[in-house]
Amino acid sequence: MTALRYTTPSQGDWNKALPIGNGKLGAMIYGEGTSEHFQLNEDSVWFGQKRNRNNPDALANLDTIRDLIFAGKISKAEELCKYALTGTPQSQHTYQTLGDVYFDYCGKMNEGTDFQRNLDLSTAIHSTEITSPVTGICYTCETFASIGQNCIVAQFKSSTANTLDLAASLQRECFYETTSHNKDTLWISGKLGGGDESFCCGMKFATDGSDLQGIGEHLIARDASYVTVFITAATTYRHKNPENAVLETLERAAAFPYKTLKDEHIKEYKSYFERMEFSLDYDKSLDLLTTEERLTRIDSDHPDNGLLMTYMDFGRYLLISSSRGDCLPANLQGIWNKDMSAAWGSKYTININTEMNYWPANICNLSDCELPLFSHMLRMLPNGQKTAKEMYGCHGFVAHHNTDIWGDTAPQDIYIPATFWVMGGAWLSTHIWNHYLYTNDTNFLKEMYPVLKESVRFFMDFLVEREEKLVTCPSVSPENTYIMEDGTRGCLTYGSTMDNEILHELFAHFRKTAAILGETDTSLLQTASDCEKRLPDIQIGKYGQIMEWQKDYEEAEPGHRHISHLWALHPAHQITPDGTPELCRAARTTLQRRLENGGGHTGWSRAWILNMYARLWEGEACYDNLLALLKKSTLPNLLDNHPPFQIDGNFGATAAMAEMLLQSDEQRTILLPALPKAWSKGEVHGLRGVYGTTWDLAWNDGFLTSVTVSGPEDCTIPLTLFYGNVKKEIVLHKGHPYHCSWVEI
Ligand code: FUC
Repeated sequence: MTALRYTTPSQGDWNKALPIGNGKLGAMIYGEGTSEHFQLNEDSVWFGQKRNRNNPDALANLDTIRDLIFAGKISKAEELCKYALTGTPQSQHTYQTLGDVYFDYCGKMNEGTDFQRNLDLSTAIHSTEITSPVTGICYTCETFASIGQNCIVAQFKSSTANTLDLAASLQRECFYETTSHNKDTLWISGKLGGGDESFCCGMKFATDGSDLQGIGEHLIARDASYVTVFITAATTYRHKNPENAVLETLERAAAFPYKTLKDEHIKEYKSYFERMEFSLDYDKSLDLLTTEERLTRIDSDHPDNGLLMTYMDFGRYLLISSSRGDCLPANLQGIWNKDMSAAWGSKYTININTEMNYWPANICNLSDCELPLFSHMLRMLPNGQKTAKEMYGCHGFVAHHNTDIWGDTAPQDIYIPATFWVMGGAWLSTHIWNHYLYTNDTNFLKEMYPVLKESVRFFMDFLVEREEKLVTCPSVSPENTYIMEDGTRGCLTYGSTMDNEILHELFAHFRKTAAILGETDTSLLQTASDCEKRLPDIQIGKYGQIMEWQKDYEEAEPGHRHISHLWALHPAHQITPDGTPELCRAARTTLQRRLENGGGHTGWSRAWILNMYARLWEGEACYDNLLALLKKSTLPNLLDNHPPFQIDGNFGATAAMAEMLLQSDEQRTILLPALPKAWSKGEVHGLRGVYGTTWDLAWNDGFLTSVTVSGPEDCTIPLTLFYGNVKKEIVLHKGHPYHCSWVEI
């Protein structure tokens, strides 16, 4: 069922409210029945303003820090890093909730029966319905986030003419300065932090009722059959005068009939959502249960493929709703943060979380939803060039483990396991080549080339020689701690395995991109190629595991949520079952050790494990971890629970479910690589593979029954397919899809 369905109100519990969004505007709809509450977000509502936080004392202390690390004086190095390498000020600014709209029926609706609320994922429309036991009148509310009008649009209706009274107020705790209204529009405005940044949020009523009024902080409509509510917001991030922008947007939207706006919204949303479809055989009688009942019920003895299908649709829905058009990238809470001071500032954590948000984009045929991330990388570029120069005396572009709306690149917090890590920009940069691989878009590659090139240039300067290899220093393996032979603990290190894996990928991407774009700087190409050859390789340690650091230290937390050293397995394709079986065994051991020691305890960590098992082609382990994610780390509204809510787990798991069905890299495409027994019959349409290919697969009794692949109109593509042990070479001729049944394969 492509919907989330509930028969009880959320009763003020955010974890039961349901999200809608158009990329810029987001709302959690509480679905309260006898009243209503929307909790609002706008993507540019951040506290504060752009700053230069590069520590001016970094460069003077860098050599000393490196000497201390190489001499094994880790605690001394860590102490000096605390002073010399942290950002000044220490932390980035934070994302904030926009506010709340509270609705009530002015005493006409105090109790109700036959309550229902639904989020239809096929149309991105939320609806509630409730009947008054006293009057028998049915009240409904339909809500959606229109991208065309940049408004949240809600239509409240009653089944009997002239019986709807509706009052609404806009609030933002104590964080706004003015409330204004006229007859049909109410707006609040205020500062965002101590600088000049400010916001405005407004709503407008359109109704067939009488007596529409603004009174104090409320808009009130009486004796109506319907009230259509338009809500929007703007900040100085995009608008000189947010108040004008809000009032103009509301005016423009309210000029259209509700039905026109709704039809436009559905058409626009479907142009994303309908690109892919996934279905499995399941017990249809379960559709009578609510989503929450199904979530409580599902386990290995109570399978529910219907819920898994909804969960995957929901992941695609969330990406479309939080990252489309010219919005900012989806942050830790996507675009659904309820706090003024949110967990981790609801920022962009780029040592896993932001990257995970975008894992489903390419494979789920939503590559364009990744574009806000690339626009953000272009914003980060000049800041990262400054950070590279001022803090490390290097050319190029660097970013640490967090960024903010202004593309800040300096170190974040004083948290040694995470802060002193220069790889955030490099990891993000690897998304460039991957996006190109899936889209064949050379213009995109050209536009993003400066980020890739500058990222490589940074490491050409920053890497230092150690035992004939080139290593990062200082660095960490996010966010783990090691134990040295004498029992002392450390985080700071050189050449952590993850860094080397990212750099192998980055340099290779640069080499391939430079060749395509005809880079003429031969000395740059030569130096990059020399660096690439001197990066350390992956090593296997005493437990048969992939070593996380250059030395085979004990891990302080063997069940740590980060599994950074398996980056080569996923998201990269450096470790593969057919290409590197020995490393694959070690990767499996590493995962087992993490899980045996309590790993996977945050939603995103479990989702990464799921992706890694998909790459190991272990369908049953994928299925078990997917159930564990739903049982242990999923809220009643199907949002991922770190805890608290963090959206990366939804996106990571969506990507993993797709990768259980199809995996492709530059060498080959694998069909149904990790199909669990529980998914023995199903179909998927519209999955994306590399070189812009689109795949339809069907299977029955656990065996592939048909495959259809089409490529872009303008090129001929040779492909190597694998299904189990069977290998097949095919060529996609311009615009002609390839189709075959399993017998032919
Ligand atoms: C990293 C993770 C945490 C959390 C935070 C936002 O620091 O280690 O678990 O996801 O980012």
